[in-house]
Amino acid sequence: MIYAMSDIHGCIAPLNAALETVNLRDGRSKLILLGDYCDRGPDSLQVYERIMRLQEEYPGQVVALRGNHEEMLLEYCDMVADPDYARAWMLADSGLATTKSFLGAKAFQQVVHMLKLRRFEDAYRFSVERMKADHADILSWIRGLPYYYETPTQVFVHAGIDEDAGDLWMIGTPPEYFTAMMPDYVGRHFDLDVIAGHIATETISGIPSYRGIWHDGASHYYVDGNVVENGHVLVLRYDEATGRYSGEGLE
Ligand SMILES: [Mn+2]
Repeated sequence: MIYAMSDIHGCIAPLNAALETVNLRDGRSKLILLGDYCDRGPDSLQVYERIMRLQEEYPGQVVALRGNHEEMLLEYCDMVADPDYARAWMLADSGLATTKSFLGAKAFQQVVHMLKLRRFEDAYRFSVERMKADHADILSWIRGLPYYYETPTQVFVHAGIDEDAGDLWMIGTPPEYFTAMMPDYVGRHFDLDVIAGHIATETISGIPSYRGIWHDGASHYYVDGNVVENGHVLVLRYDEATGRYSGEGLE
């Protein structure tokens, strides 16, 4: 069995609930996580730690891909010498949820204090320094995350691939497309099934009340269930023996 889920966004309880439905004990099944583990929800640090632990527990069975929120987190850590990033950093991390989770209560109080004094650049530098000092292992793990995972019939990716490049999608897709491209190929056939997150299924389906995994009737499966709003992480299952997909929203 291959399981896939995406866009955990700092929501540890829904992640744990979703993991209850995943069985990796046969030593062969795989869990593919499609990225965007941080931001928005309160527990980004715990989500990263949980996934890293799972990889240790089930070596070779848990694949974690990178999303645009991982790209942003690394970018903000790398751009700390650039004062222009101080504002961008605060705006991107809404409510500073990720910073709060990585720093812990005491250091975060210092950040809040600096922000109240409008010392934006100091707050930015301090936060990144703390993250680098206390969580270098997580940052270096994020830095190593791949953009996609392939099987003979599928590609798992955070946002999408350049399907116009055909067989050469792997080199034809610019890195930023893997994590942030718009869903341009909905309803179109591609030689591989494309399993992606990044955009909530209530958006991509065009049905505001939609809550399940969404299949476009062609080659695309979308699994981002908008956990921050709905409190729930969707789990797609693919049975390699039958070639069938199942999960909420699919019959
Ligand atoms: Mn995303």
